[in-house]
Amino acid sequence: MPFVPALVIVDVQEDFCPPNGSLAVTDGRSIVPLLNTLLSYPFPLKIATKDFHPRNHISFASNHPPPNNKAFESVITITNPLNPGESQETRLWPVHCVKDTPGSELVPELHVDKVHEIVEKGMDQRVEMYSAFADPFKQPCVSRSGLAKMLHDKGVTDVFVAGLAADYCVRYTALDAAKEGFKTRVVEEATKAVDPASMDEVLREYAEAGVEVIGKDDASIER
Ligand code: VGL
Ligand code: ZN
Repeated sequence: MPFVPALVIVDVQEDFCPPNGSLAVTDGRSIVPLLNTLLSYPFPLKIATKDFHPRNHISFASNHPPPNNKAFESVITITNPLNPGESQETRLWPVHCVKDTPGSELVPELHVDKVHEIVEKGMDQRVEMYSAFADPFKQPCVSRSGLAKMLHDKGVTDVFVAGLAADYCVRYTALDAAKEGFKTRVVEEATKAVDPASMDEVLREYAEAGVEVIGKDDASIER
């Protein structure tokens, strides 16, 4: 059996990190040394993703009229722009990771020189896109990042996921990686959650999907 592992570091951007991020995840910056250790391993493909929104993005609470304009609290229904029969509930956020702003930059401590490809996502104003693969709509989906093709073209068999946030973009990226057929592992210590209390549910979803949760010492790919 071939073993071609890829490392996918999700959304380690200024806006998701203290002290100044507009959607700072508690202790988000603290995972960077461990991410740099992962980046020092000889993964044949190392990818960093960026949440990369237009200013009018549907996920920004301030782009909605009251009472649906409360960041972290408001939940709205988004209809698939390609299929009015399909819709999704989605949480609204402060303005974050607007493309080409300082908040959208990968944090400077991250060893980006070790990264082979940067994948941007969330550029389509009309849909939320937590997964680094595609938006959540299925019939059909609206926006794809090209990540699946990038992994398949390189012959990747196994995907290791880490980054921010554990309960949003890491979660949906890992679940989509498993759906794409990759043996998927999440390096839990190399993630932080927006709502740590939601992690029990995330772990249940991982178990159901066959996503393995591993410790940092099991992420060394030399074998
Ligand atoms: C994320 C909320 C909104 C994430 C992105 O990267 O986890 N969370 N946009
Ligand atoms: Zn976002």
